[in-house]
Amino acid sequence: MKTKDLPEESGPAGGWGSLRGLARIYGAADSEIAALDTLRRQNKPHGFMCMSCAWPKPANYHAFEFCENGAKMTLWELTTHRCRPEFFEGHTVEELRGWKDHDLEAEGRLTAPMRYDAATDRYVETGWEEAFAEIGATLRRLDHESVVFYASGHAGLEASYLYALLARLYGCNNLPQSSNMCHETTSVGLKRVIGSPVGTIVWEDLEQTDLLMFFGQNPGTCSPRFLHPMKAVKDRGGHIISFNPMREQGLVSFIDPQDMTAMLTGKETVISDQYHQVRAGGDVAALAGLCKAVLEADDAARRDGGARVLDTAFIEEHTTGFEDFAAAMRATGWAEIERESALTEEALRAAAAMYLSTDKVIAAYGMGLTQQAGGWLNIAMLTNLMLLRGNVGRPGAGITPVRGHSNVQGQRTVGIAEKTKLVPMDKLRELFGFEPPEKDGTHIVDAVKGLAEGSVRATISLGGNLVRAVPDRNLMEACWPRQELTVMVSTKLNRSHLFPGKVAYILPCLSRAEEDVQEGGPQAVSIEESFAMIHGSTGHREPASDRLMSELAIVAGIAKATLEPNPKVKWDDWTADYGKVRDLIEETYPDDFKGFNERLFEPGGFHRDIGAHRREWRTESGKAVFTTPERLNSLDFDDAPGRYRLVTVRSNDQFNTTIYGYSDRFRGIEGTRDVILMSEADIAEAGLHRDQRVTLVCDFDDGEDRRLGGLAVIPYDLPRGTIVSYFPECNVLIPLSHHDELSKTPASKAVPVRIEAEGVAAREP
Ligand SMILES: Nc1nc2c(c(=O)[nH]1)N[C@H]1C(S)=C(S)[C@@H](COP(=O)(O)OP(=O)(O)OC[C@H]3O[C@@H](n4cnc5c(=O)[nH]c(N)nc54)[C@H](O)[C@@H]3O)O[C@H]1N2
Ligand SMILES: Nc1nc2c(c(=O)[nH]1)N[C@H]1C(S)=C(S)[C@@H](COP(=O)(O)OP(=O)(O)OC[C@H]3O[C@@H](n4cnc5c(=O)[nH]c(N)nc54)[C@H](O)[C@@H]3O)O[C@H]1N2
Ligand SMILES: [Mo]
Repeated sequence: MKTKDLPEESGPAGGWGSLRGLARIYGAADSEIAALDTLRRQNKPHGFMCMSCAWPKPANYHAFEFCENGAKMTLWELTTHRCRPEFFEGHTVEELRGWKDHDLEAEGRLTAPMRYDAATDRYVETGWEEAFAEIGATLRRLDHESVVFYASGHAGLEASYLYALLARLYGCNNLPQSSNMCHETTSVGLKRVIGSPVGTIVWEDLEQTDLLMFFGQNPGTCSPRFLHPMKAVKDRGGHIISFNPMREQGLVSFIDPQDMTAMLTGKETVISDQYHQVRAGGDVAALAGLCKAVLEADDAARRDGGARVLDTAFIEEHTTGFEDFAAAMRATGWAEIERESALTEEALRAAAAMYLSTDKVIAAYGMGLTQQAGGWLNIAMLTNLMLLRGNVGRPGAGITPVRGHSNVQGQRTVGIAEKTKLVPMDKLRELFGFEPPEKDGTHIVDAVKGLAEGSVRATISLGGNLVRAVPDRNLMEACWPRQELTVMVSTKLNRSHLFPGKVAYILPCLSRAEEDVQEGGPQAVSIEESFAMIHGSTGHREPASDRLMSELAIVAGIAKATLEPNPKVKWDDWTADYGKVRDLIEETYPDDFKGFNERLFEPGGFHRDIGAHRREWRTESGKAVFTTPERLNSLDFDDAPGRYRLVTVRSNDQFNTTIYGYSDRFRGIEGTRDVILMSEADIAEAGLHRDQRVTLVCDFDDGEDRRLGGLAVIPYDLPRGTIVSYFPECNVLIPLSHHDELSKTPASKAVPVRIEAEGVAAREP
């Protein structure tokens, strides 16, 4: 498949570039004209909820409540291309392993269940009942602790609830999820300090806030609908401050593509009032600088008899650990802060001054904070800053982790969790009359270790592309096929399918935009977004093939073929009517899902019970916790000559391992992903030059040789020592053991690497 090229340009986020980006995908995927009608229904009550990111869906929606990237995802899924059984007849799996990620998915939607045939090294069409029967028989003979039930954050609450139930009825809690590679740091870190594993704000807070602070999140690409409320903050005189090693266009300026005047006049909104290019891994120090400046301002106020700067009443009533923390910050020197953050005292004082001049502050963060070896400390430090002035749990203020997959947060809410303490096992026991497994299950990092050691013998994947998404890809590719069974529930062909286990199935499912008709009639599903609001979602499109099944029906099919009959477990009834599953969810989680079916289509969704939103701290002490840092960075290695901190990021033309194309227009990179971005000064010091080919070599001292070659050097505005390249290509460089200390989230930002020149200069692109 060829991509129809349209001219691209870098420029403000949004604007004509975003429309061009859409037109390109529309052409490339040959989406049907009717797909445009589907876009109109995106993210609106009784429409369907975007399959891309988890950014909240407002009650007062726009005429087009979708963004460039949400629309890309819809168009990409609603392609007219089909990856039919005949396609597999023409290609061996070995041959397909030589294809690029983009080309695999561009074959289009999978249409029939496929079974791997080792003799011909091809996937061959099979029937659903045969597939379920063999999967069930294989699962029954395996040790139940040796099976992993992975979920990527796509599937709705109903299918996810049943998937978790399937694993537990089967006999394990091996339910790792994509958030293990993503916001697990939030689930663990935020829970530890404010007692809530998710963000604390809702739309109304965003509408009232005076200051938005961004740490390591890229709204222009990863949550573009955020640009609208960001612009609104600016329009009403509020401010935005960004901390990010890269100057990301969405944090610099924006033209609303839905605002005709702005589009025609090119009038941009300047987004960030201050932009601080902290070095990778330097946020602990930057935040220490901010906190120190705030404390100094308070000390000065006390000395001079002025109004207090700290929210002392809040600190007194709601927090613990303040005195130790304040003492540590006072004792930390500016020289050390400047060195670790690569920001000046002056710049940090300017940011602190803006923080102090505003009453209501919201802190937003993403992978720049979570995917670090000390990711939990990043989050604890950000919380410290917010606690100093009571900026949590009051109107217009709070902390908002910007989540990834559309229902990644919701899947955790309804039981996809490897830790038993996160699941109401008593309820499950009572509802389904069985003894839930007591042992904690595997996290994704442990699952990969288990694969390497041979203790993991089978993996079921509800969505996702695990082989491509995890660190240490060479290890993963070597051990994944040794499994007895691999089952992938997917919409598109991806690299994980190309490493089949001894028994291997690809089970094609409906996409959320498609009509899901079961015995009880057309069904709706539901999702939870970043503000913990629950929304119903109804697909209207005709399915890509009449042989697709819904994710829920596939889960039920596997379950029925695997488990002993249990009169309380009614897979057929639940498949016929998803409303019955919502009733079960409500019975299991009554505080969160009261009146679930009645409230399914409430405009703007209904809110789950988040304690920290109203200053109820579900921590051990019952208070919000000030954390005293023991170090000023979030690294697990020291600087050394020739060692760089590699940040792996997403382009504007991808959704995780789904590569729509080769245009990262905000960063001005076109036609390739094989690049490393580096500051001019670093390029000169390393004796390199623009477009030179280099190899990145992991510089983590564990005896393994990890390298990625053929990358062209591109000069870019970055702090010294921080270099950038793309995920998932770089996963081959990341050691599995390089992860957050508490949550084990792989540290995909700040990977220690060396650069080896390949000598031969590349051609001009
Ligand atoms: N278009 C698109 N949208 C997506 C996705 C996608 O792939 N494509 N993925 C979805 C998913 S699953 C997720 S989790 C989210 C991810 O959304 P984001 O959290 O925005 O993820 P990234 O783009 O990986 O990285 C975010 C930013 O962190 C910065 N950064 C790197 N290191 C540091 C650091 O040490 N400190 C600071 N302060 N910043 C740093 C990078 O420069 C980058 O701008 O997006 C979701 N939405
Ligand atoms: N180096 C590095 N590694 C990273 C990251 C990074 O920033 N740097 N980010 C990490 C993060 S934040 C995440 S979330 C993970 C992502 O890891 P995953 O969630 O495992 O990967 P995705 O690329 O989102 O999965 C894409 C596949 O999902 C399937 N799919 C799409 N829609 C549906 C659907 O509706 N239902 C079903 N059943 N399947 C569907 C398609 O077949 C598609 O090929 O990667 C992580 N890995
Ligand atoms: Mo993610």
